[in-house]
Amino acid sequence: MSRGLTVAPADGWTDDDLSWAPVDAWSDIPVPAHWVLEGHGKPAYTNTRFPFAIDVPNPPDENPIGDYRLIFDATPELTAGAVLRFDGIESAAEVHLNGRLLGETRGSRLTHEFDVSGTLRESGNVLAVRVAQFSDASYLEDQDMWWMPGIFRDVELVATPADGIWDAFAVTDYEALDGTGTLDLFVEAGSPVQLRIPELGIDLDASDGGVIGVGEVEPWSAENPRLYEAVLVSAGETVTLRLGFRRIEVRDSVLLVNGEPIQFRGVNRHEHDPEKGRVASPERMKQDLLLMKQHNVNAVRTSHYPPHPGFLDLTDELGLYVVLECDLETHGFEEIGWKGNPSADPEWRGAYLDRMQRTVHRDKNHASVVIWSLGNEAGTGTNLEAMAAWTRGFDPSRLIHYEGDWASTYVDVYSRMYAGFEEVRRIGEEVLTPAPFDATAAQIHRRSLPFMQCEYAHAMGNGPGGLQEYQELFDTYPRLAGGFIWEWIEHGLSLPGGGYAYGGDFGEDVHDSNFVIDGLVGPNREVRPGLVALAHWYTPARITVLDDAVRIENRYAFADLSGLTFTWSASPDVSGELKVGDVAAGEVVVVPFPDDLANLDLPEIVTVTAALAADTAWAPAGHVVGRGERVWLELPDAPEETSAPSVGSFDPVSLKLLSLGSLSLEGPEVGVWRAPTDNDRYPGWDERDLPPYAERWHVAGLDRTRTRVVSSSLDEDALRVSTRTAPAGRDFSVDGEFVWRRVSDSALTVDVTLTPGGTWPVEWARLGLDFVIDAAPEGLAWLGQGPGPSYPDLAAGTFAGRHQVGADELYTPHVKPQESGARAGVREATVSTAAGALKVTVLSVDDVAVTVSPWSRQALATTGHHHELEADGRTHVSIDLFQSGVGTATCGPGVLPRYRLAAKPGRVTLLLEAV
Ligand code: IPT
Repeated sequence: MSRGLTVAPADGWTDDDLSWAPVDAWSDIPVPAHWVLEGHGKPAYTNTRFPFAIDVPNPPDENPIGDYRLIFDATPELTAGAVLRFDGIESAAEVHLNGRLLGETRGSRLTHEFDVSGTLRESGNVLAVRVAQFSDASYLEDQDMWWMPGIFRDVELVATPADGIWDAFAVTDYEALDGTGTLDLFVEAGSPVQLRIPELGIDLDASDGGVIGVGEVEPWSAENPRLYEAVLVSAGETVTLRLGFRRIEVRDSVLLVNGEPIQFRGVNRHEHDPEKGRVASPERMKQDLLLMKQHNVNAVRTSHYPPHPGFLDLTDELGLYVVLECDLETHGFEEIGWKGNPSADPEWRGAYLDRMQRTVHRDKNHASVVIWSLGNEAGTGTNLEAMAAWTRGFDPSRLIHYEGDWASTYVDVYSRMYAGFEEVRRIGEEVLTPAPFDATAAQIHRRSLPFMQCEYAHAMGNGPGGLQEYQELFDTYPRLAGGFIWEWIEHGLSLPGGGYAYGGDFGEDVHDSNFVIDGLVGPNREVRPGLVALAHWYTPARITVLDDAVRIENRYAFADLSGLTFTWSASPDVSGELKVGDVAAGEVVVVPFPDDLANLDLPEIVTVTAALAADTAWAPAGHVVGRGERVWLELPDAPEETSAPSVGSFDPVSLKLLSLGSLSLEGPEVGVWRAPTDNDRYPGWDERDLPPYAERWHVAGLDRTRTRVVSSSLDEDALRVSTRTAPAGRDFSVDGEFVWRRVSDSALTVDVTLTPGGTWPVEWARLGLDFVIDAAPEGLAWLGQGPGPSYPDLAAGTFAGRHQVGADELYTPHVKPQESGARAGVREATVSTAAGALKVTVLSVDDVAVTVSPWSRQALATTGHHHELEADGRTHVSIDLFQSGVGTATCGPGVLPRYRLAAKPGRVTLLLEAV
């Protein structure tokens, strides 16, 4: 469907003659790069919409064109025969070498090769590449990311000697029953080819390819990525392959690797760098994969295009299962009811097949690639079926994935995105009983397939909640092969003055704002709380501390637990090793407390960790992969001697506390609102008929409550204040009873009872007591869950203990400001500020969540970017009796009912001290 790029004037730019354009008319640009990040034009972000009219196959007239010219010399080895290879050009190009049109490119994230034999000369080659930002192919490349044109991947000349090796496809297999491997080799070469696999003692003539039994091998898996080096030697060329022997298959609706059921503990990864866009560097790729492995991730979907080729060398080596996706998405057609979708138009079949074939050919020799994915969100149509059919014929050793095929007629896994908990449960359960009598053949077929969520738990902003519930489903039903979190990296672009940009920041008239900021790691790979929680649910060793024993579940598919050491520790300050013995993959052991631990009088907190016993390629010995704990915290003693406080410390009208010792502050104000998170701003997929919580809170007035003093009394033992907190124009409230007692000049206790009055039309975000201290925050030290933040459905991965953070770690620097940073399970906390510290001790049975911030909630709710937040020099402290969960409503279910906070009473007794 190539309609050419003849959109720019014929100005002679392709000529061999260097005089046609004055040298100073050109400026230098690095390659690889996106020109919009190099000072020419601007990036633009849309999620699903095309940024131009749907007028197939025409690109818009306002189509930025980038002309590249390079003058270079070549070695005789290359002039004897070579291809010119481009690893990625967005979105289309005309390539000329020495005045000859070599051809055009389509497929931004696919490799293009041009035979330059006979055209390439030893000196003074002029390579001229005209790149168009948009082309007919843009209709196939509507992925949710920045539109960023340019030659953004490597360009290389590759010698192609006549007696060299032109193609090789090594299909490996592993038979778990007898531990042997097989290699099915296809070679195309200009001379005889010898195959050598030194480690397996193989050295044979492989000119005709064929199936070679390699005897006993160690299989490849994400847990143990064993690779064998194989060399193919022809007269003119040596090619090195790294073979991983493994089998991926489906049996009775269960996904198996090397005969064992596996679970994808996966993430979706776009390529992104805040400075360079989709220009991948070895450092970033390695950083991403190390972070994934360190957080127990075992699989990655290359959403939604083949990654930089070097990425797959690393996944082979480090051990990650890869769902390798073709560069294809036509999502913008959804806006017009999929009318004219290229997926169903035979005229586009060639383009679809071409994309898939180039995807498969480039990456077919990587052991880590276990599934080919046809693309993302491209509707349905026979062109997708044709891609599947070709792929199945060419490479039956891998499975085929495409989420859009809900009927699963041409794929090998039933895949969905963001399916809610109940639906996932039904999908897991349905294959446990025989198919209904009236099931169609297609339904029967789909029942034979495993299920995976190619996207689930949308990691946008403060979230995602619900990881535990999904994981429990995956762990319960054998058909459920896990899933892939959306997504790994937030695609913020660095702004010159600091901070990150998202959609709309470049003046785009059509954009999707911060929907491009939805990752488990920030643009510079800052670990977000969602990743800490995910590491807990993806752990290979699930640890539960019981009353007098430790339960450990081995969640590896293959490995026993000998690669991990288990350590117990109890506060205060005792620890020891926990011997767990032999525990095979999938088994559970219950190990009694060792004597040292069992004999402790009153351990407050018992923690057991699983850590790497030895260095690995991705983390050093001692790296913690799993943790369990049990908390037996005693209540602190309440002060014995108390008296009535001095009214001088309270505001005469509001009866709020104004000072404590030398600390000047104001509070408490009863609060039920939070600065809406991204998830609060969208209705969950399970309740799309309701407005999102942020809106319902605003309509009810949670964000603008005021407090009236109903009554007060002072007698010799206490100051008693009754309050009513309510929004303007509404008749529901939170009624407060505060009983203040003096402990010392700088310490008070307060008994607080909060009761909802009237009928609240919406759940609360929290129920808390807000204080503002008149000095900037400097840090927080506490006894409770930490060190990271936690919310009721996003609490895993934090652990009980004494924690401390500095001013910068109080909050999560979400690119778009929102509520963050609550520390839950708190029994005691010291908030330090420039003017002294406030210590809060919980004297009643329940714990509280403490949020400390340099910004008010109003500021967080109304500021567009983190770097635009202006601190007001005060410390905003919330002590919450209850909090709502966060959910994953931006894509997927909202907060589960059990984590919502329907209006309810709460009580707490606090000791407040200026220290
Ligand atoms: C889903 C897309 O597949 C993914 O690319 C991303 O855009 C995600 O949404 C949102 O961040 S598709 C959508 C209809 C759920």
